[in-house]
Amino acid sequence: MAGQMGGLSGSTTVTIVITDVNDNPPRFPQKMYQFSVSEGAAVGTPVGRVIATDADMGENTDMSYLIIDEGDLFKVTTDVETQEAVVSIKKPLNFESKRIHSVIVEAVNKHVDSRFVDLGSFRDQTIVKVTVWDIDEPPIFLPAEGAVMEVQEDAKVGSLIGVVTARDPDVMNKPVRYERDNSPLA
Ligand SMILES: [Ca+2]
Ligand SMILES: [Ca+2]
Ligand SMILES: [Ca+2]
Repeated sequence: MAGQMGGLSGSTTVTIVITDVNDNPPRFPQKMYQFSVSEGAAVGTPVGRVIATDADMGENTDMSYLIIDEGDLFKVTTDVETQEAVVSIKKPLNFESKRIHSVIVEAVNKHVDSRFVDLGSFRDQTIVKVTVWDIDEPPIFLPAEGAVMEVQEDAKVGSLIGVVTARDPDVMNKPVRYERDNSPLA
C-alpha cells in the first residue's frame, strides 16, 4: 500500500548562522566635544579622546579616524584597545594668536560593504573644540640670536654702545625690565 513507509523517520539539526553585514555606519554620540589645553603643552600631548559607536559586530565596527580641519596643529590617532580617537598636539599652540580651535574629526568604517553604500555615507564627523589657555611667557629678545656691537677702546664711560630690545609675548604686554647677567658665558 502506498504511503506506508513503515514509520521510518530521521532527524537532523540544521544550524543557521546569521552573519553580520556592515549596514551601520559609525556615529559620534555628540556633534561637539570640548577640551582645553595650556599653550605651553608639549608637542605630542593628548588633548582629549572621543569615540564613535557602530551597531555592527566584529570587523564591521572597525574604523579609522582622520582630521578634516586644523590638521596642521593637531593630529588624531586610534587607540587600538578602546577604538577611541586620541586628539593630540602636532605643533606648538599659541594663546596670543588663536584661543579656540575647531578640530573636525571623521570616523570611517574600514570594511565597507558595497551592497549598503546606498544607505548613506559610512562615515561621520564631529567637532572637537580645543580652548587654549594662557600662560605667562618670558620676554623674548629681538632678534633672538642677540646682537654684536662694536665699541672703541677709548670710548668714554657712559657712552651709548647700542640698543637691544625685548618684548613680552603675552597679551598684557607687561613692561620688560633688563638686568646684566654677570655669569661667565658657557
Ligand atoms: Ca559598521
Ligand atoms: Ca604665547
Ligand atoms: Ca601667554
